[in-house]
Amino acid sequence: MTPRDADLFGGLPRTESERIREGVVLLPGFARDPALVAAVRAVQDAAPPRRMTTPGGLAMSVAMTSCGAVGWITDRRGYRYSPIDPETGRPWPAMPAVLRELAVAAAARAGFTAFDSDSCLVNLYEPGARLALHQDRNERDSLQPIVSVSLGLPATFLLGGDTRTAPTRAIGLSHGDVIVFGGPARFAFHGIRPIRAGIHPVLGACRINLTFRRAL
Ligand code: MD6
Ligand code: FE
Repeated sequence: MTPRDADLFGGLPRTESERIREGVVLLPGFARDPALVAAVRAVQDAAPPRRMTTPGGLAMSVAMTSCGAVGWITDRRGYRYSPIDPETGRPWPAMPAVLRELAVAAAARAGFTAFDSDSCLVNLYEPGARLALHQDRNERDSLQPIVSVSLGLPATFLLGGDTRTAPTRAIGLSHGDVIVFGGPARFAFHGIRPIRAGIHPVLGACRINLTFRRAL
């Protein structure tokens, strides 16, 4: 057995799952394979993370990039998916198989057995960076969930309701944790509190979040 095989059970990492609410499942430590970090680094080398501009003209504090058939972008013209990275003028890097397979396995563990991903948004947070409450609604098929992987420094995920002003619940996320977000929660408002300063043994002074989507 290789070290990676030792962590696997029937092809899936041997971890618990916690149902946070209808449509939201937390899989603590599901994404601890070091091969994931190496794959993310390769994506970032091919398409460097950059702070994009919101339609309102503000620079986001989170630096973003993507891999897969399309990538999520924002600029003065709005939020959308694009097959071309506007920064490089080239297609986004292909989604590494180890990332895609992890996302499919996590979705299946949460009950979404038909999920496959054609786009992974890579969010890079330095201490102080945050993500304001938002809904993810640029994907074509709202029956498909989003699979969210946290790496590096810990974060507090705020899970709200279907309106911006609904009360939020705080969920702590650490390196390797996965959230599957779908069903009746698919359009719930959510965000990330400012990341606290620290040094993570694998990633250093940053947090990386991967959100796998079926965009097209
Ligand atoms: C983050 N996550 O964890 C940002 N979106 O850094 C998201 O915005 C998100 O975790 C949709 C579904 C799950 C998520
Ligand atoms: Fe989101």
